[in-house]
Amino acid sequence: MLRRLLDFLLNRGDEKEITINILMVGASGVGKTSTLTAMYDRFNKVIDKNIELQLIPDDETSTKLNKKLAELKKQVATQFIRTRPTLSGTKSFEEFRFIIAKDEDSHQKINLVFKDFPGGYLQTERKKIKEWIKEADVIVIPIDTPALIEEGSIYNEDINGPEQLYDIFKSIKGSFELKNRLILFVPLKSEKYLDGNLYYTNPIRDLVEQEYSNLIELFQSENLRDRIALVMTAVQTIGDIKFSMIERDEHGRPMFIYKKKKFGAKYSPKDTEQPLKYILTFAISEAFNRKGNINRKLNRIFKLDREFIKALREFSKDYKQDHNFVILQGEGLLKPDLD
Ligand SMILES: Nc1nc2c(ncn2[C@@H]2O[C@H](COP(=O)(O)OP(=O)(O)OP(=O)(O)O)[C@@H](O)[C@H]2O)c(=O)[nH]1
Ligand SMILES: [Mg+2]
Repeated sequence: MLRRLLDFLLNRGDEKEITINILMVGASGVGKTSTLTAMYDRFNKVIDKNIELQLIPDDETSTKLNKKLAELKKQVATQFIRTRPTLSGTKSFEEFRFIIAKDEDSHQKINLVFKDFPGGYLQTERKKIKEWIKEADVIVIPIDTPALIEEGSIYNEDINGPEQLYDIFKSIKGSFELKNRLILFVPLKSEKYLDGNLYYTNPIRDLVEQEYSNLIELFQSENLRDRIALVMTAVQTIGDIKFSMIERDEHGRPMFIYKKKKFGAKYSPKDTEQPLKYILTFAISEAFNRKGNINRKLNRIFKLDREFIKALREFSKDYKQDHNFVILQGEGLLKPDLD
């Protein structure tokens, strides 16, 4: 009898599906789609074999992302010097859906919806972007690192647009008080700066804090700081293709030149599972938060959610933290109290 009653309460709690929205935000060409694709490539490698959970894309998502992955690999293999993007730019708003669950038919699951849009929308579709940001639980901000670092950061506003992002976020500041969020700065194209000793001495973190200071101060403001986990993860979504130099075109505009590290270099992303681990840690801990304490206690009695708790423990103890992987704020949102 008691068991039936508890079962009933539990199932009622599960009726409301938990969905975590992840939005890629950044100007055209900074690397939103590459980051998403490179994370997808690691999806099956991040969950340890002793945890009975999978990340399962829906059919449309796996077809679309596999196509992008193939494009990325082919382009990397065939080019030697690159001044133009290897992926074709995103044409319209796209959604990629996954579940975290034991298998497709599981009763307990967390929905993950990744959203990507053409960077040009930052100029033409501000209203929509603001709505997507309000809806998002996780916001991924890819950063073009050579533009951040080279020639005293003079190209940074043009290419990465930190002040443009600040204007957008500031105008919807109030919406950030309403729920917990994870915001991830993801410096990309940083192969050159993560090589050898430079890994420990590069200025990526300092320049992110300097160039994005308005945005960071907004997130640190009194009303928002308890609601926002802010993390920087410098990853290489391509690997083996290094920024080389800036040349000018006939109009004097900068062209960022990339070269392969060696002949025959291939697509070899590095650390792209790290932002994913942070996203999953946050997603699972939010799922527990939203279910509330009563349900949490019941879950413990029946050992439900055990695999989710195991996964959460695993992720939050082994995500990278060093010179290029930094929790800038809100560690508590990523290390929830499970006892
Ligand atoms: N070397 C190197 N190149 C990268 C990296 N990440 C992205 N790129 C390159 O940057 C180019 C642009 O990346 P996209 O992911 O298409 O950029 P986007 O932000 O989605 O651009 P839009 O769809 O136009 O808004 C890609 O063609 C990649 O070749 C990286 O970590 N290293
Ligand atoms: Mg894109």
